Amino acid sequence: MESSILRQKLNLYFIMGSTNCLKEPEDVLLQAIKGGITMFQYREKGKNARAGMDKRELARSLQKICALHAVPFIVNDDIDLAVELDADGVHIGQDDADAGEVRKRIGSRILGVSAHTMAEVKKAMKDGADYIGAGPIYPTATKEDAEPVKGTLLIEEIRKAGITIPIVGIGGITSANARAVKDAGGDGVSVISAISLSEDPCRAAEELLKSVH
Ligand code: 3NM
Repeated sequence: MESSILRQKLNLYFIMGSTNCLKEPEDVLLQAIKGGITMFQYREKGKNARAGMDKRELARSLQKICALHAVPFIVNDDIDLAVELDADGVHIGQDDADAGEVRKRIGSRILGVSAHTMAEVKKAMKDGADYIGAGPIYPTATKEDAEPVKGTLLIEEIRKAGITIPIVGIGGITSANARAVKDAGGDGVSVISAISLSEDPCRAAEELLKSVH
C-alpha cells in the first residue's frame, strides 16, 4: 500500500479481540466502523483468549465485516492465520517473530511493528516495516506487560531525526488526549479500550476521529 494511503488508514486504527469486548465482537466492530475507524487489527490476547478453530472463526467473521466496509484487516502476531486468511497485513511486537522473517513470509502485505526506542524503530525499518506503533503514549490497563509510559517523546524524536515512516501512537489514548499524538508528528492513533469498552462504540469512534482531525 502506498504510504500516503497508509497514513490515512492509520488515522483511527481500532484494535480488538474477544477479551476486550463488553458485547459481541462483531457488533462492536460494526459499530466502530459506523463511527469511522479507518483500519482494524484482530488481536486475540489475554486471559480466556480464543485459540484454534474458535480464534480462526472469529477472525474470519471480523475479516468479512472489514471487507464489506473496505476497512483493512490486520492480524496481530499470528502470521500463519494472516497468511491463511489472506489478511491485509500483520502487526508484531518486539517479543514476537523477527520482523525480517515476517516480511519474507507476508510479501507485500502491510507490516506494522511496535517500537519503544529509536534503535527498535531503525531496526524495524531495516526489516521492512510499513509503519511503526509507538507506545505506550499514556498509561494503559489493557496490556499487562506494557513498557514505561513515554508520552509523545519517541514520536517527536523520530520526526526530529527526519524519519518519515508512518507512525501510529498507542496506549491509553482517548478522545481527550489523542490530538497530542498528531501534534507530535504521528499519523494517527490506535486504541483498544476507548472503543471496545465503550457503551457506545460508534460514538466513541466519532469522538476520537473528531479529535485527530
Ligand atoms: N500495545 P488501550 S499499549 C496493545 O505500548 C498495546 O506497544 C502497547 O490499549 C504498546 O488503547 C497497548 O486500551 C494497549 O490503552 C492499548
